[in-house]
Amino acid sequence: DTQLTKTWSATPIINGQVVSEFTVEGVSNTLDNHKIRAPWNHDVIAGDVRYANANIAKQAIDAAVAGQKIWQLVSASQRATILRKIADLYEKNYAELMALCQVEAGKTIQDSIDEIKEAVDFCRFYADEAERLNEVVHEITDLSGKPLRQVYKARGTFVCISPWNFPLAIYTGQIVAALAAGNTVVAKPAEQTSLIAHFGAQLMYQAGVPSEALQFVTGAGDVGGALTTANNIAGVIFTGSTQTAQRINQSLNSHVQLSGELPVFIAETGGQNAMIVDSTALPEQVVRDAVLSAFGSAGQRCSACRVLCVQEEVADGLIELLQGTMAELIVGNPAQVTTDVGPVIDKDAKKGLEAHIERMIAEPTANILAQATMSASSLVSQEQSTFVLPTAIEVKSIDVIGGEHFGPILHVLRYQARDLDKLIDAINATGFGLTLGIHSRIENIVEHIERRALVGNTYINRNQIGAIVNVQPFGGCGLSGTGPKAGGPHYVARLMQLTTEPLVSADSVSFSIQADIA
Ligand code: UN1
Repeated sequence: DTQLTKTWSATPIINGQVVSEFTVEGVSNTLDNHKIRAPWNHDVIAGDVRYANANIAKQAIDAAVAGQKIWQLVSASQRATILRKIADLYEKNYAELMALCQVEAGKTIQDSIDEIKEAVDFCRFYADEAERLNEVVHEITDLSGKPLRQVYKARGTFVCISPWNFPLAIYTGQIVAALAAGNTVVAKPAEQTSLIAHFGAQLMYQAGVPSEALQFVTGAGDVGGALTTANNIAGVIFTGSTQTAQRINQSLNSHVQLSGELPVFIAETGGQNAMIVDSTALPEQVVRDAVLSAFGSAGQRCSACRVLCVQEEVADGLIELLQGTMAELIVGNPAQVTTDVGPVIDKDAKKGLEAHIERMIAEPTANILAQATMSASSLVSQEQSTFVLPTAIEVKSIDVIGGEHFGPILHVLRYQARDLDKLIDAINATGFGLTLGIHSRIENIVEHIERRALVGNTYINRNQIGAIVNVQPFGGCGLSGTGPKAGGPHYVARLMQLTTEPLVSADSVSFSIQADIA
């Protein structure tokens, strides 16, 4: 609790120097200061953030590009050692990271534990990847019989733009993957969660990441825009909205590099994720998994279940169980151990979600099935906080939902067994392709759905959130993202390039130099 009342601060960090001012035409200005308030109680101030601007963003990129000279001298095994040290330091600073997850991001205690665990897992897994990819990939001889090899090399500077919903895990995962590959990084975390990111960056420097290899930039979309339009970057790793990803993609497509290659783009974006439940599913299990997938983390996961599709024969019974379970959800202060659902991130998020619920109430084909209530003992003032009550809404089609609503809202759709293919087509037609839950005890049905559904991650007879690093590599297709899956075996490799080079012995080098001199 003492940690919860502490205040933190965040500023841009360029080459190890804190930046709090900038100069325009010889005049020095102080960077704008923004207060971060706890989403569950706006009277609690988590800290202050100084926002960078386009000029500082450019300095950060140039510093990271120049920093490549330093980072490329660090061997793969040294890089791995540094990443493992970051993991150790995260574990050592557990109390502070837990407090930041709660006061800044509004995460429940369980979500905060999972958050730190995932960040640590990313560090250790990508450290292993740095070592694995350092092996010679392919050895062969050229036409004159001289040995050649293919090896992985760094690409350059990566811009890492991370979201507020996984303010430590995804933020750290992006950075350490790029560093593992031997690239330098400019990191820009979501403005809502700059404090934990700034603290994470400090721990990375403490672990031995050279200040030239990691530049830290605060701020909002204008700063992100300045970073991603820089023409001397090797690529962008992004998690956030589909619209922002599309903008970044367009701008990257216009800076073709000298080689003709486009910068690398990895994006994890939104979802309109369904759970398909047939009449052979176990109802209690379905409801437990759907409630966790839809309302866990206040529904603020791109993997969250947004549409529960239930076969007509079992729909009434399932809805009744769902209503009973939702009545027992504890919505309130995330710092209390019994809380199931905390607040959403900010006022804009709350406004958008409540507007969607209002729209659904007015929609003649939709029907509110259940809404959870605020826990009486949660000690929060509703006006001074950003809670959205978990809500279940029955809809007649997926179309009526109108895109992704990033919060604790679950849509319920009945389907007839004979229309299963139409249902899968409708799910595919959203254009999103992130997670899919299937609850069925019939193997043929499960396989049939798996074959037809266009999604990145399928989960069978369980919840559909909480992918585990190096167990369930995570990422989507279509409007849900592009590139290799995070926490999987292709991610760090994508941030590197394969080069073919002769295996020259020292002798033959000196011979050819002498021949040149002669
Ligand atoms: C996101 O919400 O931005 O599997 C993606 C999960 C998480 C989702 C991360 N890895 O629930």
